[in-house]
Amino acid sequence: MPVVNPRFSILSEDFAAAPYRCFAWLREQAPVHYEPAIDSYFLSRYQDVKRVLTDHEAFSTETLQVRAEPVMRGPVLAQMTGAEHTAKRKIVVRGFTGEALQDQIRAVHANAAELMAPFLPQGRVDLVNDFGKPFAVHVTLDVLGLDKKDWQQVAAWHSGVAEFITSIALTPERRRHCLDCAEQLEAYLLPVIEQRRRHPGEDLISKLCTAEFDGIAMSNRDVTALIINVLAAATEPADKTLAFLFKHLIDHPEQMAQVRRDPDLLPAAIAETLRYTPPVQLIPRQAERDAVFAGTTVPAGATVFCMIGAANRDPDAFTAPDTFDIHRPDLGTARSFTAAAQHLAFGTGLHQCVGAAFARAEIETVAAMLLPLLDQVRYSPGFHYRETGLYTRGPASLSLDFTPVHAGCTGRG
Ligand code: 2IO
Repeated sequence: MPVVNPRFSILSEDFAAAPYRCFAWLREQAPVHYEPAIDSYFLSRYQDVKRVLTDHEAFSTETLQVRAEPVMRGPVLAQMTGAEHTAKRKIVVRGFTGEALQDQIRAVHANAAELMAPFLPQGRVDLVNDFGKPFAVHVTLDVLGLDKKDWQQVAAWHSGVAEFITSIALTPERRRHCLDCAEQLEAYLLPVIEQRRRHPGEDLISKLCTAEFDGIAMSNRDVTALIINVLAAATEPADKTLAFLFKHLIDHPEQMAQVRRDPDLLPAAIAETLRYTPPVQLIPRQAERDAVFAGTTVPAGATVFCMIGAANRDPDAFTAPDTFDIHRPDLGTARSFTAAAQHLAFGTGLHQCVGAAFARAEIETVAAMLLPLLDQVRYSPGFHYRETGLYTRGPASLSLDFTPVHAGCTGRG
């Protein structure tokens, strides 16, 4: 029988309010923390998390069948294994590299400029709710080649899908709502898929429709699941990463000044933001056989949650882990968006984030654009900072004041 700690729970309000305050205690005193209410184990040490994510024989992604498939309407990339995984992953990688990536960067620019324009003369923006969330959806729609006039509808469906995959425990009512969103999204996508099969373009949906795997094209169900997979994965963490980046730079004015002076430091600032405050805090796996961590056995069949935020602050992996430092030598910026990344914000191993290079390009492009526009950027008077989320976590809002920019002063006429 697993040992239950009656005084601590990851499902408590105290933990949700300030998880970072608990990480050191978890790593030291409860590195294999069991939550009876959800019958799951939580691992917080860097080495243990790394082991789970790289030993894909012993720790499978089987849990996604219940955690994701109902709203993805089919299998996502992370669920696949072997030759199917290799082939389909390659197809998605191709959709995020070369010419495609260049087009995507142009879309990031255009969307950012359009969405920020109304706030520039006001000198005030909520970087999460006014800008980040719509920005994340707009960019994802452009990547997929979906019509942006439907963005609010797609955003609402996405919220339901994201709520499902990022929830620890759902009430039956919320579960029904999430499934409704997913079913409507699926119905919305079906005619688009059929149209792209007939008239493929340069967008990702067309590439998924026309790609062949062992001579067999993907079914509508396969394509739908990969579209919803990309929709969720590209949208959900984007506004959080951008807001965290600005928060950390505002909280560290010296590093803000350095990045402003030398935008080549932006990748380091983004990588350190991902290490310090990863937007995806939990990655689930299923133990395929009994496994021992720090003397505690995780039984075969158990659900294991890798605590990315805690692992990224492990002093065994990073020096002074609770310090935000874009110059830290143990991060290795150049590797931070590749399979050799030291931080675990993109996971690691076989299923490491396929969109890491895109994510870097997206956040770098939008930040490089916003920093010069948001002169003297600071928290709005009376702004109260709060983070939300256990699975994906980010600032609830980020109200910023800056020097108002009047039409004609943006350098664009
Ligand atoms: C979409 C948490 C948004 C992924 C997921 C069911 C699979 C996979 C992830 C990330 C981010 C999401 N898991 N992306 O953690 O594709």
